[in-house]
Amino acid sequence: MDWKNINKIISASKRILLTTHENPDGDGLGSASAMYYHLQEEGIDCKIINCAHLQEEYDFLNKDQIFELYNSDEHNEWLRQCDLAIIFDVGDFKRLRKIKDVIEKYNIKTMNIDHHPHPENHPFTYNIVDIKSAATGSMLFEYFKQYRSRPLTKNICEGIYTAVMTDTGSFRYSNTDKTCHEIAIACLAVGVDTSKIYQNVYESKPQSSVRLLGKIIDNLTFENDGIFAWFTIDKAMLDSAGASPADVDGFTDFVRTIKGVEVSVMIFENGSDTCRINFRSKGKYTVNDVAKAMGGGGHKFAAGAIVRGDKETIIPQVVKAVKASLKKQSV
Ligand SMILES: [Mn+2]
Repeated sequence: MDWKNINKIISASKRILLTTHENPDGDGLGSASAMYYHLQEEGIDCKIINCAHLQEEYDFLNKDQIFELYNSDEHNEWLRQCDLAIIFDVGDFKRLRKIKDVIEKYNIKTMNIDHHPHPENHPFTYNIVDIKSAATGSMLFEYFKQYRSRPLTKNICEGIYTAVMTDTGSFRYSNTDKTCHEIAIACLAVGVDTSKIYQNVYESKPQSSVRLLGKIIDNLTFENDGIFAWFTIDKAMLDSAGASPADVDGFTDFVRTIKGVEVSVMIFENGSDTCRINFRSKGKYTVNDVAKAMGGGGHKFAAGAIVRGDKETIIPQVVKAVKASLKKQSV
């Protein structure tokens, strides 16, 4: 990573937009908040403006009300004068939705900081990608280590810890490396309450989410001698559990924890005529090739796609594609 050059670009900016993808996760949100507190100290005018609401479990990152939901009337005047947009963990520029449109409208330079793979012909002014990094938050930690003149603060570390904890399944997944643990040590050293962060994110499930999980457990389908497990969720299931789309987060990871399951897949029909598909793998088979073939993308072992069509049409396509991929990778 050419952090020296990146630092030059950031330091030369007077006003910076910080943002992350729709269905925001701990990595995108934590990275944005860490960078926000850093830039504040540097005296750079910045705002975090996202295209999606902050989920309740991440409220602890928002004690200073730093997360704003995009609203053209409120933000366009400020955005017009931005000289840089730093985008965290996006995977695909499209996942910024309305924020992408406004970045293009005002011709704001873009800096993508991410650990998802990106094609050569990416749309960003600066593309800072390290696919070996466990989290976007890990990349920021490297940047701060090299180019922050002051010690890390608790506010910065709370963001970075959240990013790394959520993208490594709390330091359990195969992407957990030395840097992740180095980050944990640095965070403990400045007094981050790591167990409190864990509780906020993972031990605050709404009852509606657990009720919905009960329904999907009843309807799991196992294929290939239990190597591949999939399930569907539709609007009727959401409604009868009193759940919202955000409640499905983590279900695909959960199904992957079943003994013998190598690949888990969720097909989520969300009322409109599209399905959200999540792919997870324990590490023996890659799943981002299938996601990519369906117009999505992601990491080798955690990927997703949004596909047009109802679930009756999409289910057989997904099941067939995953089975074909497993077969191809088994030879
Ligand atoms: Mn990430």
